[in-house]
Amino acid sequence: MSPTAPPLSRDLIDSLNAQNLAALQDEYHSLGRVLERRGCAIDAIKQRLLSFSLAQPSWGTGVGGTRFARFPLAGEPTHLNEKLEDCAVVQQLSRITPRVSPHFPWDKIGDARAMLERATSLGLRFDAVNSNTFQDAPRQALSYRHGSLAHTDAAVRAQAVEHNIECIRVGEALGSKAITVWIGDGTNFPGQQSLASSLDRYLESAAQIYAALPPGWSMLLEHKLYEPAFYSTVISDWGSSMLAAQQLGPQARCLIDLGHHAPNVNIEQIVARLHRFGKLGGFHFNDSKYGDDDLDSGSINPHQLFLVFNELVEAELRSPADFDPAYMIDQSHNVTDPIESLLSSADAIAGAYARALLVDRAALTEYQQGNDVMMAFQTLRRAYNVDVTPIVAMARYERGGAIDTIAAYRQSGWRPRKARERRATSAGAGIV
Ligand code: PSV
Ligand code: MN
Repeated sequence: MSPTAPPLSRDLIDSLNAQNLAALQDEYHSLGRVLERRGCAIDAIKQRLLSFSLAQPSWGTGVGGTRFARFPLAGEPTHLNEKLEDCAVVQQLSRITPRVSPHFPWDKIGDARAMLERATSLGLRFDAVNSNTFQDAPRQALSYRHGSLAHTDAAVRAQAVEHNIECIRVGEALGSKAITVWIGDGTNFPGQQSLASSLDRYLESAAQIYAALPPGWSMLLEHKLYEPAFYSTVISDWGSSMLAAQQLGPQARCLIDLGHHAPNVNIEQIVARLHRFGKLGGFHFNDSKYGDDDLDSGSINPHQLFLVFNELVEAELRSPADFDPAYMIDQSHNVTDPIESLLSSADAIAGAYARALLVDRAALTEYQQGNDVMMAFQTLRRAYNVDVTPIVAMARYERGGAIDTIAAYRQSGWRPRKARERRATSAGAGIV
């Protein structure tokens, strides 16, 4: 399949890069000298960034919403074809987001082979497929009002299992290698359900999905503390998730969505724990202030993002053989242009990774061993304090992306053009 022309003009990106290149080189070399004095080669860090990538959520290209409202954006995508176009824009500018994660039945695939060809022609591949049994789809026989994989009625559970298996089959046709399963099952009232039996029912259903996994596939279990269920959730935390993954088998691992924990939970420690037991499956990156806010990655707590990557770098050093987490963005863009939020978030995530790579690991271990608390902390702080913008931008530029992604996007006039071409979306209720 021959590639179609990239969505944005190459000449525009090149001419904007030409304006920014001298300043970037100056800043990159200046930072290189700073790092050299610390015994760290800037090119080696950049090299690591060159092999780092993230998946984009198909649903993140549209404007999200809250429980109260959704405010449509003129020119936002209306179906998967258009979502792929927008993802290709993000990828053309950032060069770090080459994969797209579809969500069913939100995404209507139709002919999977044609959709795969379309993605390939745009320079994209498909990442994990996501099932949806937290909503009722139009014309669905049985309702998920009282649950799906953990429902009391075996017929509803069977329908939910069948949907997940169908997602796997479509995923195979799209070249995916994983299914992410997040369920909204849980309760709003004490006594509403047996906490023990609902987990048993979930495990039995999940085992049927697991049995349908093709070889080489992963089943990623996503836990979430609350919402839409507010008293109890069946897979509420990393402990439940890991126990379920252990019971299911080696192809099942845990996915950490950064927003799915109680406030102030030490997520970086969860990363270390899951990796220790071979169950670190992947991430949904986003940020939050209060709950599952789905805000842009690194916009509220960039330090936490750095600490998560610090554990990831440690984990990879400890056992590189079984280190293969799936990285993805999962955000709801309510008041920004989703393309700009995806660009900004990809940058924040790459920056957190770059900072974690700057940590002097040998010194850190020595300080930890000697219980030199202040110097161990300062070793992390020293890396965190570095403005890594030039490394991230240089890696992006060398991969063919834009030095200033958001400026290039704005100058391209993409959204106003799409506002003329694409049909309007409705306000409707937001997705949560
Ligand atoms: C649930 O809140 C979640 O994080 C899951 O990943 C869903 O699939 C996604 O959001 C989409 O809304
Ligand atoms: Mn998620």
